[in-house]
Amino acid sequence: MRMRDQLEQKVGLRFSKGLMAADNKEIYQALLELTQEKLAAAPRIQGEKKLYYISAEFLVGKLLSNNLINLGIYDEVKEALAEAGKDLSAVEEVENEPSLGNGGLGRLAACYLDSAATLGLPGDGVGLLYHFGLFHQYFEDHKQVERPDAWLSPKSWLQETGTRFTVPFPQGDVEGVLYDLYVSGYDNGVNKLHLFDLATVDEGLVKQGIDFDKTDIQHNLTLFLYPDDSDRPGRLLRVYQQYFMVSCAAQLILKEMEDKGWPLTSLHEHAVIQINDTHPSMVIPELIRLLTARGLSMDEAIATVSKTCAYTNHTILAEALEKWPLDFLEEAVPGLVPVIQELDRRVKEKYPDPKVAIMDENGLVHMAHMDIHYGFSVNGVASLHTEILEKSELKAFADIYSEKFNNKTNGITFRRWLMHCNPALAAFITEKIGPGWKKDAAELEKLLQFQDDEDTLRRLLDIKHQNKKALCAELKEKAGVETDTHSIFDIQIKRLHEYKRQQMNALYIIWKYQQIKAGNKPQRPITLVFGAKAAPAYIIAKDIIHLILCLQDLIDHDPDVSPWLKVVMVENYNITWAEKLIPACDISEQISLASKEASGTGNMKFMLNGAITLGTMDGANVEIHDLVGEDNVYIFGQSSETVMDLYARSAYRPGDYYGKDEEISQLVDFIISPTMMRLGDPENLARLYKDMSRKDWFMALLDVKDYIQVKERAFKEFEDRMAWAKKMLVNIAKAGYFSSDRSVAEYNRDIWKLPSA
Ligand code: 26Q
Repeated sequence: MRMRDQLEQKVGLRFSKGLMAADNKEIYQALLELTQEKLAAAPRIQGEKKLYYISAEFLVGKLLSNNLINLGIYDEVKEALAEAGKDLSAVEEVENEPSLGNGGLGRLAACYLDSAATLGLPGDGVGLLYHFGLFHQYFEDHKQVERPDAWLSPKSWLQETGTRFTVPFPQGDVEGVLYDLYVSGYDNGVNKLHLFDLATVDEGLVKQGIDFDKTDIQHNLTLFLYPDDSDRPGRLLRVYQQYFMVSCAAQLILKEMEDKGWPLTSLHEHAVIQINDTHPSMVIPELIRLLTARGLSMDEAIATVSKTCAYTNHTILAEALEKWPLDFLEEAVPGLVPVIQELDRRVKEKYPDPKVAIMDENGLVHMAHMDIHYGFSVNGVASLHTEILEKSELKAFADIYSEKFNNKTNGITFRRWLMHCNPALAAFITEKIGPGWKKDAAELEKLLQFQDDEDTLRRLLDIKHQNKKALCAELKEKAGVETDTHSIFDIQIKRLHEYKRQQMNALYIIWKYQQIKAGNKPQRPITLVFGAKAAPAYIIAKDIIHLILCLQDLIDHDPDVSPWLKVVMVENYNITWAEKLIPACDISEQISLASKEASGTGNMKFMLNGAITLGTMDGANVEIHDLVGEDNVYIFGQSSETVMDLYARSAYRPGDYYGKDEEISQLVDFIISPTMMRLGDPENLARLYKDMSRKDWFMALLDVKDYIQVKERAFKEFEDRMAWAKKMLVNIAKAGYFSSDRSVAEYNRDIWKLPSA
């Protein structure tokens, strides 16, 4: 049946009207049903061995267009709707974005599921069904305010399965209820994302803002995603949540083994578990507990679990490595404590070095240490990151288990981050080199043959300009702000964290503002865009948001400056915003303090869409630099070696810059200038000023001058439009390496070893 007829039929059945008379909501409902039916009919990817990717976060984004693309019917649907006078992007607006992740780690999990299905690898995700996901961010009085984000709607992509598991807690047993999402592969079958909900969850617990009774675990376990991004101490509730997740996951895995009639001692032959950071680490003792309860000896259980579990590390920030006090575990998960103690005893017997103990002398249980001893693989997420783990952070472990350590540089799915978000560029690439790149991203390199072709370069510039127009219209409609389509778009979008140094970008704004006030106008207007949520309890991060919003206001109301400089911070930055911002970007801000950003994945999305990176030699920026070469990236700042050495010797003092270097002092002092203090909240501004001038833990003052200088050079070189377009082309052509299809294929080759269909 033609797509138009299929749609007419669905709309007719559901709403007793024709497609032309239906509104976007009704069309969305019809498309949702139609797509679900096609997903249900698609082959389920299967095999003798299966991957379970367990993660506390899956930041999947809206699913409609993603599924349409992967099913190969996006264009058909778009055309059928157009025939009826309807617009698919307007229909896409109806869908709520599930915000089941904080940032990079959750988005990575979503990209990997997409690629596993695309490569035909049997692999399911396992996580939690948070009712409110990450908070919704609003701005009031130039400050972030958090409200719950009720994203669930009665008719959604989720399917009830009827599967339930009992999870024991000291307060009594609770029930986990399984919901499934289809994960479609591009031009391939489907896997599933298994999300567990708490049967007795009670949304009524949520009272003021995002506050709720943290102790009522029988009703709160799946209410919220923890809004931390690695900077706060864990809380007891997080332990309960994690245990609920991994106990359900472990029971699901064992059930699937038993359903197939496979003996439990062969777990490692039929299952491989990827532990996404330490949040699911308790799956190790939980599996051992369940296997021994089912009759395996402790030795057998430990042996098979150790051959099943693999751990990915996403951070070297010490404060983000989870360590739980033993009494937390005794209170929340007493059933695991004897297992963890036994695992620790065995480690101590074999390796007396206290650095590698699971339980330290202060009674803290180091989750990562347990993963490394009792998993068969440990991987970092970019080559610099893995090197730092091996040579420094986890050196004691790498010395014992060198064979377990490996690097898997992150990747992104090109289905969402090019084909969907930038259809004009995707079509142009196909016009130039054929469609092969969609299945084999390395083929993008074929674009290099056009690097001196003026026609190609002009088309690239034109596509970028069209995307800017679309973004400006969106910013007008959604944020009520006017932006200039002919300005340079310089964008920093990522979680707000001091190590990511949005505050250094703010110092640039101050510098530029002062320059323009002094009569030094740029050659062309500049638009600086930010998007960032701060963890609600992360005070300095919220102060940085306050600073940026005050600067935005200041500049908007200054007629000397506003024609030349525009600052926009979008409210509630999420995947949907990213999909609109990235295709329009000229300069991608990746300015973390070297050694601190494990990889970054936004950097890859920008590059793929023809933005040029302005960044430090950190995370995957290093690999971007090596791929595109010196001429096609703007690098600044001190190296990771220098930074690590400064930390090791406690030798960094912001006072060596602030107070000694007039140019730097002028920037920092502006934060508490009378103008700013009138505009903003003096408490927030003064606190931030104090922090930046006296602590500056992430060394913004160390790199700020180099940053300003290199950023100015980028703006200047932007004016040679042909030279710039060539940089864009090289970046797009070299981005193939960052396809998550490549990452996932490497995971499979080195770690999972799944038979591919
Ligand atoms: C830990 C303890 C208690 C509460 C919360 C947390 C917590 C929550 C979220 C710790 C970490 C996260 C998220 C981390 C994250 O997103 N890391 C990013 O992972 C990306 C994918 O590998 C990398 O590209 C980024 O560099 C890394 O910052």
